[in-house]
Amino acid sequence: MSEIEKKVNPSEGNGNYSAQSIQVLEGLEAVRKRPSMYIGDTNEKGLHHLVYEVIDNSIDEALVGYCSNIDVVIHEDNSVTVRDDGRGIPTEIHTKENRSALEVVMTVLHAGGKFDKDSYKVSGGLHGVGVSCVNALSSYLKAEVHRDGKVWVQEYSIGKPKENVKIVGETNLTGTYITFKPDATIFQNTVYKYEILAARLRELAYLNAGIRLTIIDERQKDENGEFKSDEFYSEEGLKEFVNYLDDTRVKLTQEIIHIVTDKNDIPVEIAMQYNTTFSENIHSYVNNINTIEGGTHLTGFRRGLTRTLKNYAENSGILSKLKFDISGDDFREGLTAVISVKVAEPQFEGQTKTKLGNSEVSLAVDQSVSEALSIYLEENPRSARIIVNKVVLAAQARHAARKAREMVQRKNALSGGGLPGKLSDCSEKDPSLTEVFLVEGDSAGGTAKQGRDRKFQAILPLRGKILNVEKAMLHKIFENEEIKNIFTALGVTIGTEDDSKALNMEKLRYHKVIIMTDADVDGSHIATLIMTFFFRYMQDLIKAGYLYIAAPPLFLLKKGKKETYAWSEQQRRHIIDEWADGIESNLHTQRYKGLGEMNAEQLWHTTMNPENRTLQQVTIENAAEADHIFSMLMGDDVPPRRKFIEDHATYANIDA
Ligand code: 0RA
Repeated sequence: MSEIEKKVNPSEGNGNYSAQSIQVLEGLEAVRKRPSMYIGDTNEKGLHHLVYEVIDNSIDEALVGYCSNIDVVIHEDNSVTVRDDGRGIPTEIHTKENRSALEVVMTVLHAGGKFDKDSYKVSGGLHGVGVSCVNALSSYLKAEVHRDGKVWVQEYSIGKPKENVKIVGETNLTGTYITFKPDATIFQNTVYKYEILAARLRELAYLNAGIRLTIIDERQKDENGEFKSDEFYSEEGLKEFVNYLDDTRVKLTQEIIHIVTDKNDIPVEIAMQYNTTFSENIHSYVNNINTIEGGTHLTGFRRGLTRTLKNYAENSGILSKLKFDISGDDFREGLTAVISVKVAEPQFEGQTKTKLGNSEVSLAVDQSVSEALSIYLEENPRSARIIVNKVVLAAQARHAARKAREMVQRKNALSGGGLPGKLSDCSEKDPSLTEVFLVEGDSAGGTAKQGRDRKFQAILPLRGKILNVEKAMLHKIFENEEIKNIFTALGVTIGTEDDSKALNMEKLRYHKVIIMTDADVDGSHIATLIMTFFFRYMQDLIKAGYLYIAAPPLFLLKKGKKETYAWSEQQRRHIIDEWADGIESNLHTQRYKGLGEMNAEQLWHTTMNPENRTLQQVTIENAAEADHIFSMLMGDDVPPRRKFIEDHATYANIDA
């Protein structure tokens, strides 16, 4: 042991197991035993969560003003380095623990912010478990700290230090570099997706104006021979976020309303703008976490918005023409907004722990919105009038939609309230056991009907392209035949007296809704249209994890009597290699262009049978990004549409 090592860590000799270090081992052992309790899951989501967890520490350092650059580097072996130019994790001896503070941070659960009481720790991943968790779940981790003129290093294996913290060199910089390799015995798949990490960095840049976030992928090179990389930096924060979200939408007013305040010690930032679409796109964050389930900050925003606009509209006399009441969601039609609050001790509730519970936040946001919005309306009378007119139109459309909906429901009741004629239902009635395939085209629908297991699988053929709901008004949607069929078949209803878009899933008839389309460009377009429809009108169904995409094979490979399927070009080549006795010529490949090219038995075997099939679960991981993509996808460009399906359908072999 060198002199320096002794100085850094005098207490710990080899094999000297103090009671404390045994406790530490137990702590990290618990993480390895039940990783999902700490990082959500051990699939793609959990894998990427490791990176977020490390970045969050650097963001915290930036939020207290000591760090302005954060780089994320994906290395060739899928290990990742997160480096920042902050003060560096303290390396002096932690008096209570009697070892380097760095070691404590890296090996003790929840030790993250212990050393700096003044630090206002606001970020923190969904689970906020700290970097020691990442350490426990990494086969290898290296922490390198530039601080006090020295470079300090410690390496770990599954969370255990290999050696004491040591000085390896001198430096005139400060910062923390964490490199880790996720443990392949914990994670099913250890390949990082550039797009997923880049999307999170983009989001973090908008949420934290002034921090430069860079991603570098050493696995991929661009045309110039440089590593693939992107840099995200936002000067104006959420204002630019809203601009990005709406870059393909037509704006209703010129200005983005941008509010940055501190209310009762709660930092509140909001940006909002109306556009000419009919959808509501409000994204809310607490401590940089996307609160998909909303909560008190969102309630406060809605209340403040509705009250302020309604007051203005009443005072200006615009409402007098209206023969019925305006409801809350009329004020949000065509509104894109991002709300970000920082809460010192957030309480997260709800199914996925993404719903803010702190009651004090509601009033803080409510007041922030109403104060700033009142001023905006006074100062911008033209825009104010445009917005209020839009609200009135929304109220009229909602009225028309209700009539259309009631008409549909009445017709349904007259015809016995039955299921759509095109639905081939299953015999099982327990929704947790049943699934429905939404199949492109009547002919593929017919094949699916023959191939299915009628006990638990229902088939609903959809004719051609369903309505592009992104561009349609609400009442048109309720009048669309295919969409009506989906609602009736699923047994869900939409719209109540006071919320025209509320989804009632109590009578949902299937817990798996599976979109099955051709594996070609048209097919993916149709799948996207159907997903957009669910995203806009049945988001709760996606959040509940009920929406899936079927994956029909791309190839049938035949050789003599041998027959097998391939789902990708790579897999096809792999099989050919395996079968190869050198000659590819007696090998027959059939490229499936559509579901129609398979017979019923083949379709069952490859795509419908839970024993063999692969279903992709549709998730709304990053609703803001999804929203941006959906609005962009509805243009005429095909490639981004394809990409969406690849990026947003999480690979999940849920039947395995
Ligand atoms: C606690 C105290 C101090 C810095 C940090 C934590 C810190 C942690 C991380 C994790 C990644 N990057 C980081 N940068 C800083 C500083 C205490 C001081 O210097 O007075």
